[in-house]
Amino acid sequence: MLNTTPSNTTLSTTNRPSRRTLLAALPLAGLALAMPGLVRAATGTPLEVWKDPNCGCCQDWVLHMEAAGFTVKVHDTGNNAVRARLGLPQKLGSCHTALVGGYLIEGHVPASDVRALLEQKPKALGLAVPGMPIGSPGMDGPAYGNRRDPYDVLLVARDGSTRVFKSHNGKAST
Ligand SMILES: [Cu+2]
Repeated sequence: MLNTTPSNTTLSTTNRPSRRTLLAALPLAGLALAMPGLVRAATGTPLEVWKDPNCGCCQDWVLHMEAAGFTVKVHDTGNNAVRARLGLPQKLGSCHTALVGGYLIEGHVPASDVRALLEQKPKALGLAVPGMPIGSPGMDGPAYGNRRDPYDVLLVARDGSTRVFKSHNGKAST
């Protein structure tokens, strides 16, 4: 982790410190580069989510993801703008949009499917559960009479085309 190459520095030529100063600073720079990785490993997989501040089922999905070991950063700014910016077709839209490991996650996608995505690393924009199916994480439990409707998690390609990533049949808890 400490083998930083001097040629890789971004120091300007006009303000270059002496070679000795530079060499003395290198181990510290290496340590600083290593630190974020260590912090990340200790606190879980970082995930950012954009949602409306008054969205209760969004918040319940955040709790579902945190329980599954994700460290969630919430932006209470709504998700329409970020969804459009990231290029997800509006017809695939739901109540919240997240980013994790370079992938977009739209709607009430189960944490287990996000984990599978991060392990399989397919070439894709990300995963989406369009709408808000009852029985999906954050749309489940006694508040919904424990109803579980079947729904599909879609793998969305960068061109907006989709295929089923995982079907949840609404019976067993998968
Ligand atoms: Cu929702």
